[in-house]
Amino acid sequence: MDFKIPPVLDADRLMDKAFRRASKVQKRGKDREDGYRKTVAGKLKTVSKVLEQTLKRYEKSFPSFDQLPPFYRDTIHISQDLDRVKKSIGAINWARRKIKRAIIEDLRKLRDCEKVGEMDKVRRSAYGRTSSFLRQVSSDLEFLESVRKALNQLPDIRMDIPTVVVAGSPNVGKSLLVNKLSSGKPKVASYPFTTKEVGVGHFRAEGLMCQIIDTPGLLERPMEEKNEIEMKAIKAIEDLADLIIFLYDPSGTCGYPMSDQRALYDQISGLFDDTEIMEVYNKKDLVGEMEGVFQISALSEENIEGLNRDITEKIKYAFRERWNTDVRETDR
Ligand SMILES: Nc1nc2c(ncn2[C@@H]2O[C@H](COP(=O)(O)OP(=O)(O)O)[C@@H](O)[C@H]2O)c(=O)[nH]1
Ligand SMILES: [Mg+2]
Repeated sequence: MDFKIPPVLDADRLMDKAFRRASKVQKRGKDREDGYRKTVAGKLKTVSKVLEQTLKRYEKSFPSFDQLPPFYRDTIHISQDLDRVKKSIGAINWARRKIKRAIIEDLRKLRDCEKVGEMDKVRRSAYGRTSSFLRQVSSDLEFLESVRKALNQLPDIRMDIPTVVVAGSPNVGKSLLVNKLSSGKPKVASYPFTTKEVGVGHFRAEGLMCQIIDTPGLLERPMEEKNEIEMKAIKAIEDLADLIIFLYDPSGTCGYPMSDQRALYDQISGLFDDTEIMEVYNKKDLVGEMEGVFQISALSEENIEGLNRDITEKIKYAFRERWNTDVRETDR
């Protein structure tokens, strides 16, 4: 997701930016003093304007977290200290207003100056005060920049298109399946709640763009080992998923016996009781034909097309329902 937050400069860079722009201001006047006064006034106004615009842009560009789609709201909530974001935005707002007011005061002082030396003193003191205000919020600027970086690294998951989530024990072939079902190469991103990388791929279901996401480290382990953060993350995924593919590896090469994999299925189906779960048996190339189950081989690509057709049917149905619900809710 593109939050369109510009890089947040630190206090030193902000000062550089403002003072460098101001250094280019040069004005003429009736005499030397008049010219100098106009030049200093121009410089101070430039400093004020540059900082006003830049800081205001920071204040405006951080998303209002309450209005984000639930998936992002939950995800950001898990990984970021939102109170601190609010405080830092407040601090920047404070510095911006302080600087503006201080420079208005300095411009007034400048009018009373008669000698070039006095005017220069006003300029230096104005620069000094500006720097001091910026330095007082330097940790806020740095914190906001770190949040911006973290937000930009969130997986680019769309809320408005059908979403298939792949779950199953480790090494059953989830990542390979996401690869095989995606039309392009899945994008890899980091979730804040797992150290592993998440694949997000796209495919078309009868022309409709859908996304398929992998959930490494999240829907792979039994419940009792899940901590609070993981539970929140699961909730976020629940809001997102229109269909879950639960992948089994009956060959045992993943290192988990079928009894473990079934126990995981039971837990996941308990957690996602509103979402359809499709059970798929992978690694057919290793185990051969099985009775009464949906089998594929992600490696040899056997029955991947059949799976794609099945997903399309289910997505069409699931998404139609979700869409109808949304329409009903906005009608009210
Ligand atoms: N023989 C065989 N190996 C597979 C198949 N699908 C995945 N694998 C292998 O299983 C291992 C784990 O796959 P991966 O996609 O990383 O599993 P994940 O941990 O569930 O994401 C890899 O070595 C894959 O190449 C399959 O259909 N047949
Ligand atoms: Mg994987």
